[in-house]
Amino acid sequence: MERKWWHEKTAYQIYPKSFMDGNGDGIGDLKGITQKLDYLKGLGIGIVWISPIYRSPFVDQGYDISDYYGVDPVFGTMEDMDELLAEAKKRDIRIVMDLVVNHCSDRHEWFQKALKDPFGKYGDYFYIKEGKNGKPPCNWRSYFGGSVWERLPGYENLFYLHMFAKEQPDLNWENPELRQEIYRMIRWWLEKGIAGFRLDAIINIKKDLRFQDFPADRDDGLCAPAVMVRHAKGVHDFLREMKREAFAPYQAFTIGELFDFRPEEMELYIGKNGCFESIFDFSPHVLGGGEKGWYDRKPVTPDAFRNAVYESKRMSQSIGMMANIIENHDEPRGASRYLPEAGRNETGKKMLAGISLMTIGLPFLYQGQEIGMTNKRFRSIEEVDDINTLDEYQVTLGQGFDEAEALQIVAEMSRDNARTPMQWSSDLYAGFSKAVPWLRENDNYREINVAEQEGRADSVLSFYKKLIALRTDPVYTEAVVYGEQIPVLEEETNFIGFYRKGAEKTLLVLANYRKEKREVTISQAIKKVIIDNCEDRDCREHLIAKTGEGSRISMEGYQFLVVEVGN
Ligand code: TEU
Ligand code: CA
Repeated sequence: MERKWWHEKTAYQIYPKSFMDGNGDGIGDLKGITQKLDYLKGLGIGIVWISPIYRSPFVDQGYDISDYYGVDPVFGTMEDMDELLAEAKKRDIRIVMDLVVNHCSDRHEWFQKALKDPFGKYGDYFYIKEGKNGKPPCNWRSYFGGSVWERLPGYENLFYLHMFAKEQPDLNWENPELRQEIYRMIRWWLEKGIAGFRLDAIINIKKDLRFQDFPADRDDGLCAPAVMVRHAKGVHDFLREMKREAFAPYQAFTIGELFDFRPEEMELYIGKNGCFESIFDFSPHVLGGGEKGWYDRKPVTPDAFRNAVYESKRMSQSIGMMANIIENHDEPRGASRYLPEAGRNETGKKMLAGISLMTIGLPFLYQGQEIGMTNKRFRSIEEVDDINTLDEYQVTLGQGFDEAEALQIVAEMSRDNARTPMQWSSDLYAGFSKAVPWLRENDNYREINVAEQEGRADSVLSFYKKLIALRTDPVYTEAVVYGEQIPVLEEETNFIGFYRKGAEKTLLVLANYRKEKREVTISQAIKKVIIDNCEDRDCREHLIAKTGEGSRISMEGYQFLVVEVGN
């Protein structure tokens, strides 16, 4: 693997509406982010991805962009953006923006012009198709429910395509002029000094141009959008062109958000001449399915989690570096999702942190993960903001669940779980704002917050700092960043173990993913304990015994260890 400047970094995602409110209106903003750069620096962060801050009607919280060149007034001004870039630069933090170009907002001037003249220049910036006798052209379902086709106002038999909400019309990437508009916009931002982009729903930019029905997979007669994605051929041509025309001249950092791609395409995506620098590793996040909707999800076991991580690293590590995440703005909180009840405490949260940061890959934290924020308690469906959750609630009700059951089901997966205000302190509104936040804060902010954890050596936050620092520790960086990942003790259940074999040092990573203790035996002698989440008062000292050439290790429930072993 060719070495890149970003390999040793740790990245952090900011959801701008919920990170820090700088002007006291209850909504997070750019000034708020700038205020917290020192905090991020102190955590050890080198790359920050900010979810969309462009002008938007916020139907999908900024993922519906009405002007790619403007900052939305709720976030501040372009001057605030420039200030943020300058201040980040002083601290050696690179800023990555969100690139949402599968679709724009229906309020974007392109779409407004297309509405006026569907057969003119801008009509061809979108997918506007004739229906079948007043019915949509085909039976694809949108990600947020219902048909991907919406009737064009004023026309009986014309429809436009939207893979997400109807206020997010898909852009027609087959149109070379449209593509040039996008590349120009990308270059404009890179020119400003951003380091690169996270590429939203990027595999969706290629459609199956036959626009034909697929077998229905639910009672609504529609088929999952993923089916269309699997049938669409040729996305790489667009991606290569975009790289050549927009990213390569600036050596931009690019990280793709892609689901439903073929494993044999890994090389094409993140190999030496790949379309992107990196992609997110969603392998644990897609576990549990939910083919029919969230109500139909299966719980994710620790072993399934482990096997997914092993498999994606086996597939990718000799090709390129994926990015490891536990959560993001579309997912529930990792501590609530991946930890069994008994492990939902600081020890368990540190174990998850350890797994994510010691697995080969670029660690990508989501705001609040570093203090172990958890899912929120939903009081009623009225307080849900997220469009996706509202759709799934209807789907669940449609299956005969009552309102209380439906609320409980969607609460587990709701994207709002991750979107509550960042918990800075035990002050009113979690120290996030002086005004009532746009989305109610999590009830537990008095127990879980940055201020409390910053002052405590055994906090989740302190543990993250330790793990992050290890990536740039000259003694261990080679093993932690580049060391080959080799699974060990695979016959154990509820357990994760692997070596990270660097050129000179070998680390052994062990996670006892259950509440009961366990003893494991390895064939090497242990030279040194580097990370241990049970040093604190809650857990008893682990035991390491020499056995001939090897070692026997007794582990507490949810104990996580990184030790150096002989080569
Ligand atoms: O998410 C897109 C998205 O990829 C998911 O809907 C995904 O396709 C699905 O979970 C696959 O199982 C991005 C943003 O992260 C999200 O916040 C936006 O709502 C969406 O794109 C539309 O822009
Ligand atoms: Ca604000």
